[in-house]
Amino acid sequence: MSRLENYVLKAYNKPIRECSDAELYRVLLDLVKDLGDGLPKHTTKKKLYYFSAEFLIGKLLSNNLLNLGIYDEVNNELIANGKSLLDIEEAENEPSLGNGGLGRLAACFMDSITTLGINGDGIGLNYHFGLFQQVFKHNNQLAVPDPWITEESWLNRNERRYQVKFKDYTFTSTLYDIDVFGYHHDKRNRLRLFDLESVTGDIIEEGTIHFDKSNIEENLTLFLYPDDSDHAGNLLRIYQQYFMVSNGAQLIIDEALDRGSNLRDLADYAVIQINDTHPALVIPEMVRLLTERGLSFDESVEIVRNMTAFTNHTILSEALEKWPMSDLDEVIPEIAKIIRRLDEKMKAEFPGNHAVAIIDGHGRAHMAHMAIHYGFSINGVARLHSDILKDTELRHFYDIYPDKFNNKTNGITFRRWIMDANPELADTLDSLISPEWRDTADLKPLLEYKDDKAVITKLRAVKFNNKLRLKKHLKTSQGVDINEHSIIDIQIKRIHEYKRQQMLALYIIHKYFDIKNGNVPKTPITILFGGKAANAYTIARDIIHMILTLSQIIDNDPEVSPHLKVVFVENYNVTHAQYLIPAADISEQISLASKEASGTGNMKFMLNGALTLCTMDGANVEIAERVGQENIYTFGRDSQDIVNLYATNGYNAPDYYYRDRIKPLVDFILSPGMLYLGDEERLRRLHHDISTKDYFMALIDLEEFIDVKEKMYADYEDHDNWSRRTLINIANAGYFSSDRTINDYNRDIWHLEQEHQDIKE
Ligand code: GPW
Repeated sequence: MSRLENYVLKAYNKPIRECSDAELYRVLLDLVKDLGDGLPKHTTKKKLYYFSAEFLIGKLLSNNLLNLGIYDEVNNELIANGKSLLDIEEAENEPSLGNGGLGRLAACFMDSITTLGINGDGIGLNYHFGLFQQVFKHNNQLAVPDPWITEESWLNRNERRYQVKFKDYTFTSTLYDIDVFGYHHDKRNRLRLFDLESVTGDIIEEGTIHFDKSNIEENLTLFLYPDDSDHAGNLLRIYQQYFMVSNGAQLIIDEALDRGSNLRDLADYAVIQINDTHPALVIPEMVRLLTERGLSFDESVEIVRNMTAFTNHTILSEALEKWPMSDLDEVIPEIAKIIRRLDEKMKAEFPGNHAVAIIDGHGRAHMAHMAIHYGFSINGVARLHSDILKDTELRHFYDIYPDKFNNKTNGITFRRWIMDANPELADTLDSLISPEWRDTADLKPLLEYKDDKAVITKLRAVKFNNKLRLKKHLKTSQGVDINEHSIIDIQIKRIHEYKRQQMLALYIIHKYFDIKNGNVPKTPITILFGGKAANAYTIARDIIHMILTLSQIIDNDPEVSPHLKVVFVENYNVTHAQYLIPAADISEQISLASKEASGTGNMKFMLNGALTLCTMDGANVEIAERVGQENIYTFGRDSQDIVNLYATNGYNAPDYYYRDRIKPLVDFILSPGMLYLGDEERLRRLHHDISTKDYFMALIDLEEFIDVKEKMYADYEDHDNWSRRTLINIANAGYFSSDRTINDYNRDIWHLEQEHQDIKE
């Protein structure tokens, strides 16, 4: 009898074929957890702690089976019994423990850390409702709670409990662990998610995400902050952050003591990577804990400095956390005191250097500044971004600490983003270049086939099958019909003005006019958007509204709808991404140059054989460098231009708005059709914003964008050459494996024992 049959029999006393999908899901959950428990423990002295407010892990069942090396075995057995793993995974909720790129990066990193055989856990919070669920009503985004935790889940309750002291409360935490498995690797790591028992969800107003913000006891781990790169700080966020880091720091000390540390040598036992500044309070907290255990202040500070490294993910000033000292005094006065001492210590060392102060002239504590002074490493997430940090945003820090600065270009895990998301492409690669790429991420051997007609044809067939799969998925999940023979053109990411979804919408208006004028595209075009807007970010919600309304106008127009369809995928998440990305022909990476620190969706699309349409921003620069100008479409002002324009206040939106090719497109937002179907207040506000302010300069690159899109659609008609270029993109994607990124972190920053290292490049 097989392992699975055995489990099924024990649990339900019946054969596999008589079980429901939900029953099989529960059995597989148990089976995987038991396999995990049987794995040997890490035995290294030093351990990594990856602190992150977000881990956007996606559904875990098929990924865990894949990493444990039993995917095929289980899948075949299920098929033989008339069941499907895909159907069974429907029973699993996607944990919504992240906003966007930063959270998904943390999930890819945990996969790679474990795959490389590095001893490392993730430290975070177990938000009960995660990020909100996005629902569209009357072409508007509504935010409703997303209760993702079910009775049986991947969460394992841990007996550890810690006290966390605030000014007005002392809480006892609880801890939940989620196992992280590496690919064909025999040791597991864990996500350690701290929680509070008094948080029950009873205080949210039915069906809304509103709750009494002052009731900390009941809301501390209720929701993930819904803002991404755009947040208004407030007390609850400080409560959450401190709760996370205090628990994490106590865990580090306990585990190090268990392994024989005397605390003076703590930096030999632990290294902390903080994922942006959300966990930066771990620095004063660790100092507090060490002094409480008898070490001197100065000694404690040096220990913490030697064990803490910081990753920056943005130059957007509104996203750089600065906490008013008065707020810190109100919530965590002990920590506020330590921050003042850290500030004095640093000011004594750099007298008069106001640019590098922790506490500024307005009494606000700059978390990034604290993390740079009191950490040993600061890295950006793509080469261009790291250069901008050194040259402009953080140049005063680079002047005093040149050796702390380094770059770690982001990456994505190939387990989820090709093996799991695009099995047909993965199998095709196996047969062409041998399955070795699954371990090495080396796809370069594929280049040998770039002029092989049969291979090119095969790649196109795989793409078509993925379009069919997407069509089916959108039909069942959204009730939307797309044409599988159309060009699939996708922009999926959080909605933000700097990412310029509004610019793509203006292009769509151009195309709509063009089709009305009789210029019908040879191949129909489907443009898909996906992404949530922070609910308090009005203009972002206006942009969603505009696109939904525009898509309705196009659907209603029989002259245009056979040739152009616009879909805004509701509640975009990791699950949807796994269907969308493999089906894409065109990857939209059109941020205003200098503003997107890296991007990681760009890498996922490339790996899955889409051609990139991009500005020279973030990691797009490194993609372009690898595939060559003939195999990518770039446009727009470069980052130096944009940085200069901001520095000199040199951009004036009306200069562009009044151009002949632009004004009619922007004005369509206020056309009778749009006003009839849409919300006048939202549309007027958006029109006014774009035509007068346009802070993120959608109009500056619009004409070039239109031209390059037209060229791209025209080029698509040469099917063989297009597919040949998708092959070249896939073949060069190896560098963007997060195994390479983590290998770099470990080599340059963490210096941990690593059991596995066959990364190429
Ligand atoms: F503002 N990123 C994100 F820098 O997804 F903290 N959320 C965030 O809150 C921030 C950054 C923060 C993203 C970047 O925008 C993206 O360019 C990058 O690829 C990603 O983080 C991972 O590094």
